[in-house]
Amino acid sequence: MILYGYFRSSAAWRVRIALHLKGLTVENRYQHLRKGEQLSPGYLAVNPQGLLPSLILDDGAVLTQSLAICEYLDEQYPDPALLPSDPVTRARVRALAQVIACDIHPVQNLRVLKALQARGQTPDNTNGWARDVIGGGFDALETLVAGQGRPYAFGDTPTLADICLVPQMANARRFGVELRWPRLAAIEAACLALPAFAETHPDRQPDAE
Ligand SMILES: N[C@@H](CCC(=O)N[C@@H](CS)C(=O)NCC(=O)O)C(=O)O
Repeated sequence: MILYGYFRSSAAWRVRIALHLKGLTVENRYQHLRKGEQLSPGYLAVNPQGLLPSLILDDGAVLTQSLAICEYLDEQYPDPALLPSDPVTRARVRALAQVIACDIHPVQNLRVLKALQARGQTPDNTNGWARDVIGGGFDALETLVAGQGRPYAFGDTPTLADICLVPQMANARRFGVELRWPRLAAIEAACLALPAFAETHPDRQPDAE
């Protein structure tokens, strides 16, 4: 398989974690987001959204959207499971992942901030907005994970919730969010003690700057 990513892409990091947890290795190809390589004709032919990540399967099929990719990997390579077997807990794990992937991350995405800046907002304004959205989302997440289990967000194995949370914590730091959520911090620490999270960290990627 081929993974199109970028060291700092939190959506690509989700997929790197899932691949590592599953013991899968892939060929990595990098698109430099700050240089706009995701919008090159070559990459748009892979992913018409011009977003990372994309995963090319061995038969050439292209998968996009990090949560869809993670769920595909979970279905094809079920061990270890990224989603709990109990339907209620599974729905909660997906909800937590979607708070991040649907409600927090899109607001602080590079192209959204650039579009706002192109319409006259200063980087200070857009970064402040991103911080507010991340902070509000994390307030909700801290409550959503309360009492759900330990050491990971939903118990003793990492799930899709952790896979989304840890990269979003890194984004929060990058935007200068003051991290004030003890349970989220504890989950992050537990995750980063695992090779699947630590070795896939942006700073440890070959394209890291
Ligand atoms: N919902 C998408 C989000 C993908 C996404 O926004 N990727 C970012 C990097 S984390 C990107 O490629 N940004 C490029 C841009 O904004 O132009 C997913 O989960 O895969």
